[in-house]
Amino acid sequence: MRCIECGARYAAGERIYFCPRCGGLLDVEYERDRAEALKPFSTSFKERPLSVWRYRELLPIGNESRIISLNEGGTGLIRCRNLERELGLREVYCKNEGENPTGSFKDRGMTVGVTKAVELGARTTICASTGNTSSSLAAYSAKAGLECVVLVPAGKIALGKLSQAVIHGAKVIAVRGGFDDCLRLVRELSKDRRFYLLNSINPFRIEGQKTAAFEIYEQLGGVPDNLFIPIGNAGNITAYWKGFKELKELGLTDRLPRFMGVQAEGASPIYRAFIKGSDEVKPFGRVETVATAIRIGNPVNWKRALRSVRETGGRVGAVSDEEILEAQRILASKEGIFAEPASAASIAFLIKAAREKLIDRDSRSVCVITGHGLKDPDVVLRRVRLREVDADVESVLEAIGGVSEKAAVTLR
Ligand code: AN7
Repeated sequence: MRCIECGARYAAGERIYFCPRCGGLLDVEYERDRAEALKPFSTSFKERPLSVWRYRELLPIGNESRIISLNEGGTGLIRCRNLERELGLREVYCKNEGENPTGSFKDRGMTVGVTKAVELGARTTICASTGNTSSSLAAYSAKAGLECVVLVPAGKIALGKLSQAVIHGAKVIAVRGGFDDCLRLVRELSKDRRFYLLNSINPFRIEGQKTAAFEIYEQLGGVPDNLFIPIGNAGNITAYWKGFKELKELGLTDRLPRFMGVQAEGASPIYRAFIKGSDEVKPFGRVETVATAIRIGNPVNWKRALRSVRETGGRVGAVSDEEILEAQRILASKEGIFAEPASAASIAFLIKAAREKLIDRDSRSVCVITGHGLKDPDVVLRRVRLREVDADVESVLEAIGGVSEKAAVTLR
């Protein structure tokens, strides 16, 4: 592991989350055999299905380790022709991470992170979470037979996520405060070696999550021109950046996608720094957004997020709650993909980028749909009122209020 600030190096077997010398975040580095590292990319999908562990030669886990897996990764890359038509873009895809076992991209990081926890002999895992991290960590800890503690902001976590953490048997602690308070607390608690910390500070999480970039490369037969991705704590954008850079180092591509990171307006400290051209991200003290997953004011991985965007000629955008909910509705009703609000932010930014001509209409875009819409059903149902009718055909037909003739013909 190498410190991103001072460059100091540490063995992957050391149980540290930050550079003991300067407190910087750590990156996993490999001294690897190129032929070995290229193996996954020349292996048939029949032999090794598309999944996180397809790329095991590129992951920092020993051959003898007990792998804690729920069959994560291998998610669809779905062409969105209706969106393309609507927005006047040539090629748009969604990387549908909602297909993962607990319904979000976090599972990619947790299969590697919890495997590492077991390798290191940890007994209890811990994380702070806006929801999905807690669902995922709870499930993988259950599978591994580890105790799990999660700290969540009281009253600010979506129903589906909370129910997952509870049923998988985690100790769920609702903290009077926001995600940033929860993260501060678990950082403090993890100085006690009884707790193994699995927020995206943990470099092994990032390693698991980078495999999504490998999958996109294999599914597209190359890298996309633009990558639209929501930013919360900025771990995932960091992971994609590392994944695409590794593809370049391996000689599989000579370019990277433009990174188009997006935050919710009410929690957009990285966006602020980006538009000011500043190298410092000033935390937001108060945050609010309907996209509770990315309701984060002090993103720990901000430095690498800004670098990924600047070095790839990309941008950071911010979208309003209204734009997020509209994008969620469009994606669900035009493409059949139900994304949670944080994930719909990438579609909201795509729509904005198309309208404002921030991307070329002939370019190829991938939007990362980070989590499934069923995680947060309230956000949809709050806005509708179901009409009840009597149980007879006339009442039902009246309530339907007419269908198009064309549809009626095909129904017959
Ligand atoms: C659906 O669960 O931070 O920028 O504690 O759940 O890597 O933080 C969730 C983040 C995007 C942002 N989309 O990813 C947590 C948590 C969804 C998410 C993000 C999250 P990062």
